[in-house]
Amino acid sequence: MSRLNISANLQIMGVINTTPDSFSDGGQFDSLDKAFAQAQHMIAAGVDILDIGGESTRPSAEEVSEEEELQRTIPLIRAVREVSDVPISIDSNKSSVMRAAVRAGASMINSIWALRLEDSLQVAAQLDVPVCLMHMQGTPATMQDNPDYEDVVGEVMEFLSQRIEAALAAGVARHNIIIDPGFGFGKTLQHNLQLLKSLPEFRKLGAPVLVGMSRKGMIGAILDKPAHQRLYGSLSVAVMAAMLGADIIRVHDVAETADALAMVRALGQVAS
Ligand code: 7PJ
Repeated sequence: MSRLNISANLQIMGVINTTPDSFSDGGQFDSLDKAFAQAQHMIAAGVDILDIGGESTRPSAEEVSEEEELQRTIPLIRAVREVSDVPISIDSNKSSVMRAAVRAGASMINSIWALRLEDSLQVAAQLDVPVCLMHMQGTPATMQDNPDYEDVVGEVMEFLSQRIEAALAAGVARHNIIIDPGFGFGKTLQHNLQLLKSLPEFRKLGAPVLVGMSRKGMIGAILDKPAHQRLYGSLSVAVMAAMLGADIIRVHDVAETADALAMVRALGQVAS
């Protein structure tokens, strides 16, 4: 038997940035155009899921109003739906945005709060689409101030297992639950590396595992490089995650990751 545990259904989730570009004054249409072009580029590169969000979750990012979030995401979801039936995930923590997005054609919810806000557990159950429950210690505003665990792997596993139970109790179907250790969300470099190394443990929770490490600070900290020079580091951790059993890899650079993961998939298909 092989010691590797490569997912038979390894998928790439492409991150679409809908945040207005502070260097251009083209306003809403300009950023919609750019995000749509980004989406088309990812579709051409073979993306499996597009992750569309209208709220920045970077540390110390400003809050975005419901209206603004709807304006950034819904027209884009509709525009993508007109040209492609690629699955679209809505990255939001507002239940109104989740509802509107699914009505517009999204078929997955990405919740960095693991459905802990508003009535999002109930709304996710009603919408009956796959939902990603992500671990975060603290809040986006303060989570990187002083991440603290006695046993990061055990605590993140325990949190995710409790959120799975809460989702099931609210009526979310088990087959719709996806889990994510939340790289960079209230974690030091060491915490992130421990979680990556322990990824096979997370499969024991019985749900597909999603990971997002693309261009993140953990790569920057090791390479001492800014976000735009983290492609090779990002590809390396994408390959590691895939070989450690991740099912969905969330990335910015879809074409490059598709090549890297094609190599992993080929290895996964060799009879052992
Ligand atoms: C993640 C996310 C992640 C999930 C972001 C960034 C920060 N959603 N949204 N997992 N990260 N599920 O992309 O750098 O790791 S925003």
